[in-house]
Amino acid sequence: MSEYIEKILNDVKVKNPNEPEFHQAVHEVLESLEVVLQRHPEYQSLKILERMVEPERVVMFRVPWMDDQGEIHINRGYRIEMNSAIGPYKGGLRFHPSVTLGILKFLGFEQVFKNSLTTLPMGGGKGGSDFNTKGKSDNEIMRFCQSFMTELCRHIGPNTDVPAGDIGVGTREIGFLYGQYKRIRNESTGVLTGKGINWGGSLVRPEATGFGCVYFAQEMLKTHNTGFEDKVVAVSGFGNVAWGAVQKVNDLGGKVVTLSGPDGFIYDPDGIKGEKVDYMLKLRSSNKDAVEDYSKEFGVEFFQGKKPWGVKVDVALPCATENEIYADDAKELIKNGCICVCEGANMPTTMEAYDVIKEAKILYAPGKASNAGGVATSGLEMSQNSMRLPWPREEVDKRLHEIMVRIHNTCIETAEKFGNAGNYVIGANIAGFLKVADAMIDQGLV
Ligand code: NDP
Ligand code: 2IT
Repeated sequence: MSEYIEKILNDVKVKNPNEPEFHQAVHEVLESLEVVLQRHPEYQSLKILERMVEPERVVMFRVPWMDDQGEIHINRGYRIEMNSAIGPYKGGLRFHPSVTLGILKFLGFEQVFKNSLTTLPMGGGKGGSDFNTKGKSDNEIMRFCQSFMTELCRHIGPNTDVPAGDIGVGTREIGFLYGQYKRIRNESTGVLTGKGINWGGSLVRPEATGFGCVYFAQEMLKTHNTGFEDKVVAVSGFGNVAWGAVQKVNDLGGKVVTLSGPDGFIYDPDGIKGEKVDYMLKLRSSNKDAVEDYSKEFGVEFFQGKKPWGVKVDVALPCATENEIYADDAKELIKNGCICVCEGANMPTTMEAYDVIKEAKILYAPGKASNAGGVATSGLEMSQNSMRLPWPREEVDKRLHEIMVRIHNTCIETAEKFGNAGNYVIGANIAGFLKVADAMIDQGLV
């Protein structure tokens, strides 16, 4: 690593203590950019990297709300407005007790490059709260969302910052947030994406991240002259992204045999299909934060406290959360013959696990490329909202598919151009970076 990059990384650590996930995300991107800096010293002299690691704006606020028993609770709300060089800030909201400033900064940072890769005009942002949806009633979730939006609405807008869902935030939460925004601002605009289909949402948005991830994996497999037919697939998580991924693997003739939650994983050798896929929606909306009920419902094995990476599969699609594949998990996957890891979640692979994967030379795609289908379809929702014209399902799905194929090819072409053929990480980081960096230069000292 060059002295220059090392210095930036060190400064990031000193300036942002106790934010290991942010350091990790910055490290991965900056490492990839060395070869760019060698060819384009102007990025260094104009301090583009130093600017990019500093959010344009961070909003932190108090979220007071009352539970069903009348007790008052205080949570912390955030919105990280990371970079608006190529469009309004865009990125999800996460409600989970593990949410901290550092987690959201890592996600906002990743989002900048991801959104750039989609080819749509969207800057990067992320937000959320340490609110725990587990065990909450619908009314409690509504009151929390209303309080959260009462402050957030001052900072967002359809041309300023457009949030969407992430962990713990799905259509139900987006509905409560949108309703409150409308009451306060007295306007119906595309200020949020992931809306319900009857009130401005786009068809295919709920499935888009998972579909996009599998479309991307399909392109990766094609480079090895194979496809999903008869492939056995491990999926982690059981939420929105996992649900979309399972459906698309089934469509393409593969078989998903695992799902996981914070409690452990289930192994279903017959494949998760038909009513079992619909059951995932119930699990997600039950607010129980557990996958074990699936094993009771369908009589399959549940492995408490374990992750699904020890199962023999051809393809792994991590769709739960960050840092869920460690070096030992990667070794297990490879030992069992896995040929492709394609990330549905954001940064699910630790740096040590990535080293193991790189060494083994199996196909590997980073989330900022392979899970970009969610935000890309959010971008399509914004277009439809601006036109006030909804597109049919086939149209949205076709555009999503085209976008994922394009991102895949951009990664391949960019990696090759910069001397790292076949490396999707380097391809994604460089391609995502160049567009944003050049836009920043065009716009002066921003
Ligand atoms: P959901 O809330 O729908 O599901 C998240 C899943 O991950 C659930 O199974 C959840 O269980 C589990 N999970 C969450 N946190 C942890 C944790 N700390 N340890 C173990 N398991 C955990 O979220 P999504 O499906 O939307 O998000 C999944 C991943 O995909 C995240 O990394 C997200 O950033 C990423 N992503 C999401 C997009 C979207 O459009 N929704 C787009 C692109 C990426 P529980 O929450 O019940 O604890
Ligand atoms: O991580 C992500 O890309 C998302 N959670 C989706 C963001 C969005 O604005 O649709």
